[in-house]
Amino acid sequence: MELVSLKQNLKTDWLGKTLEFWPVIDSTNQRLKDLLKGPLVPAHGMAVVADQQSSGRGRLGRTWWSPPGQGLYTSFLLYPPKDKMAAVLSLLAGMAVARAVEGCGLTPQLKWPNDVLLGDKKCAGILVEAGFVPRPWAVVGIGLNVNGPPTSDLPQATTLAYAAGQEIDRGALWCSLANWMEHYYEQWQDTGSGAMLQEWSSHSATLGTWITVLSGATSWSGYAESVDEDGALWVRAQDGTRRRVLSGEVSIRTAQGRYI
Ligand code: BT5
Repeated sequence: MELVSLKQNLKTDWLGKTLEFWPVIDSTNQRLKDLLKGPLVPAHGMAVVADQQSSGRGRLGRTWWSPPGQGLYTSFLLYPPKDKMAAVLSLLAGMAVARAVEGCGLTPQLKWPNDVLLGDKKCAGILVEAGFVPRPWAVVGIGLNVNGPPTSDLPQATTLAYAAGQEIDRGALWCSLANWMEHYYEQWQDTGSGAMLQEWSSHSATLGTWITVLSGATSWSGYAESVDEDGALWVRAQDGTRRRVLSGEVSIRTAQGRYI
């Protein structure tokens, strides 16, 4: 299935029913944010998919490697009625990516707050941006390295095809991802984040490990204990205090120091 024929193959009830495909775009997140500033309010669940991004973005002003013909670069626009949604949405999207990747016969793990790993290498990242105008919105951006070899420029990155030993149909993968996103989003709205967080915790590469929390110029170490219903990470610091860490403000590094 080609990326351009996604719509005919999509099985969701509402997510991605409004869909834009771009052969190349600066950033799929930016596209939805631009639409939010325009005269027409874009639909809840609108999706943007691109084959290539010229300015793909990570968190904290970082760059997302987005070559053509290989990856999935996609963003979903949501109007969640709940506050404090960004951190939960990051974990929720990670869980949806993990399920879609499992459908390719792989065993992904989730690194709080926004990375999907295969082994100790990153195959996907999530960037949630949120605001309140014209109404509370969240743009959930997902970058997934699907086909081709990993780039030697990013020694900590991998691709699904590299891990699976075979090429993967990006169109079918996107449809599966949209299905899982819709499933976890509806479950969150209906019954809260508890069930999704249980699944997230059982896929976590972070919980139960020693981590270093990097915030601006400062850093401290501790033991990652749990995530709470808002998606915040609870860490037991070396002085025994329990500290709550919210995504967006920090990066974490495993004790082995090999990964940010
Ligand atoms: C992320 O940021 O992991 C969020 C990435 C979100 C990308 C999607 S693509 C669709 C949508 N539109 C956008 O413009 N963005 C979203 P962060 O945790 O800050 O990780 C960024 C770091 O990961 C970089 O500094 C690199 O070290 C590394 N990196 C960059 N590109 C990568 C790739 N393709 N695969 C793995 N690692 C990568």
